[in-house]
Amino acid sequence: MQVNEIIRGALAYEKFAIAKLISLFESGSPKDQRECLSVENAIYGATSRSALLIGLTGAPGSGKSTLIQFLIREVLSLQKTWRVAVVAVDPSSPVSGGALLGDRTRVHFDNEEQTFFRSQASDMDLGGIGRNTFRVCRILRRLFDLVLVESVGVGQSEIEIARLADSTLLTLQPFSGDQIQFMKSGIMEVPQAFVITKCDAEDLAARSLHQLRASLNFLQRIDREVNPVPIFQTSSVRQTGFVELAEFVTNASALSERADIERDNYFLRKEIRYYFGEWGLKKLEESLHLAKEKSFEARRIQILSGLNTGEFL
Ligand SMILES: Nc1nc2c(ncn2[C@@H]2O[C@H](COP(=O)(O)OP(=O)(O)O)[C@@H](O)[C@H]2O)c(=O)[nH]1
Ligand SMILES: [Mg+2]
Repeated sequence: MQVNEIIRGALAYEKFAIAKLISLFESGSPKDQRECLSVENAIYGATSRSALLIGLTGAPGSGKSTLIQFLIREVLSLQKTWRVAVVAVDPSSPVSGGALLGDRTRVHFDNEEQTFFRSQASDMDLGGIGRNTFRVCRILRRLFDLVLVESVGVGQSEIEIARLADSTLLTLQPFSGDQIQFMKSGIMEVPQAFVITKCDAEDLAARSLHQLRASLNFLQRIDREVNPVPIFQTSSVRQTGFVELAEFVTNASALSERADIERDNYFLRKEIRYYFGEWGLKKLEESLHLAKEKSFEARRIQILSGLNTGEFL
């Protein structure tokens, strides 16, 4: 597929073109990287749509994928015209290096027309999200109304996902011991909301809620800056709790413009370090004073093109 067909198709919301576009972003080849820049240039120029970006994290098996499926159904009954993209970041298999595609075959969306699903390999060196996850989410924000990112709940991924998303949800399954781990690693302070999943196990769920409230009260006592965070309780078996969660998600607000640029900068640096190392970062610093009058996007594309073609400065 030619780049201009990818651009046209993606803007027309053709799923095949969007899938091709993501593959281009995932490819490390210099030619594909240059094509990515054309795609970004065209899409950022063509639309200013900007989806809400919601992160979902929690231990493997805590019910994230299942939750997404039910959450999307409720979101679409509240926002009937929305298009929703899901990016699921799977643990890379040490053998194949690829994403585990299991989720796609299991997760079922009622509304295929308005939903798009993509599985991506994670990269442990980058804190558990893929090296292109942000760049992919960033462009998907121009094509959708809501982008949900499910991350593996291991390593530093909770922290990275919170940096990436406008709002982050943390799933906890009743009495799994996850809370204690999360307390130790400071992750309890990360999300904008907690979701206790599998609340069909009533007794365990009630005890889990009690324990979570106690932990959060404790955190607030030692640090008054910590804001009270809502706790949702869901059950996919009984189909409860998803309406409330959908209301929370659809009412979540996007980052302010300034915070958005800080986030763009953070991930741009990360990407440059990954592909071009310290040399790339040095070039980035040197170029910061150039073209100040240009928009962030124009400068970003200029810097990445310069690094990609090796014609930099
Ligand atoms: N009883 C019960 N099981 C659930 C619920 N949600 C998910 N599960 C089960 O928990 C397992 C892990 O779910 P999954 O969504 O794949 O978790 P993920 O690894 O966090 O994405 C699956 O066997 C699900 O069927 C729930 O609300 N109640
Ligand atoms: Mg999953």
